[in-house]
Amino acid sequence: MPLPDEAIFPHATGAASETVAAHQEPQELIFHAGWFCPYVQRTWISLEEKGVPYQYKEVNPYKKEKHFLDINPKGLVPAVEFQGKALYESLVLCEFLDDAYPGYKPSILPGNAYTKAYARIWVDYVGKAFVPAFMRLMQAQEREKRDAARTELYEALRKFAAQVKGPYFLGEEFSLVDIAIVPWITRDYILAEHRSYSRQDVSAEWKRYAEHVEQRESVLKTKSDKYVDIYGRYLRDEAQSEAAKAIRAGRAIP
Ligand SMILES: N[C@@H](CCC(=O)N[C@@H](CS)C(=O)NCC(=O)O)C(=O)O
Repeated sequence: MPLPDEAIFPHATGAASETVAAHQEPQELIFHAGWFCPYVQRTWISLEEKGVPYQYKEVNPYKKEKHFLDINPKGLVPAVEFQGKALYESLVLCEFLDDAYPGYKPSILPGNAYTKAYARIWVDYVGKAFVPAFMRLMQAQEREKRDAARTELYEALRKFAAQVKGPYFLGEEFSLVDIAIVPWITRDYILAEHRSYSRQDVSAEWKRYAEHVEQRESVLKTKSDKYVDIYGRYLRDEAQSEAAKAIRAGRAIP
């Protein structure tokens, strides 16, 4: 029986739909994407930042079609085919774009070895501390669980915000740290509407950072306006995605 998650709205809307339309021509890099996915948006932002030529292909990752499983055996978007070979994992793909297209600027990681390693520490933090806390709050059903998840999320964000040099995480340059976190900033209105989350309640630094980074052109160009339809299943804790199941079971997100 098909999973109910399969019944997602089939394509990007808003500014993102124009970006999709502008990237239909065949290219050596094929971007297998789901318009709704925050991990996809990380890689998409990196493609747009660098101006790398790519062909956008919409995939419904919940259908687990053979062609897509051959590209990513994990069955998750994003994935790319580059010169006929496959790669996946959003952050790996972002770094790959820097390595494979060194002539396309800006680089999304700093050139200085120390700053690059420092950036990777905070990218790792986003994946391990922030994203799971965001999802736990989204999926929490009982009041005590929501309160605990909100506290956990606020603490994770305060720690991050305290390190923001401004206006971006590392200072003047937009980087992979901003790319790693911003897709969830563009979706945090869902938590504001349904889980009593408020940027201001996290901290003034967090609010300032979030309001700045969400206005970056590459972020706006990859943003759809229908996310809330997707997240209904998460808010009711009915979603059967690998990430939703992992959060429910207390496991790390794949
Ligand atoms: N760690 C992966 C996570 C990707 C991921 O979870 N993508 C979701 C969509 S947002 C997906 O493809 N889900 C399909 C499923 O869970 O079956 C990455 O960073 O690329």
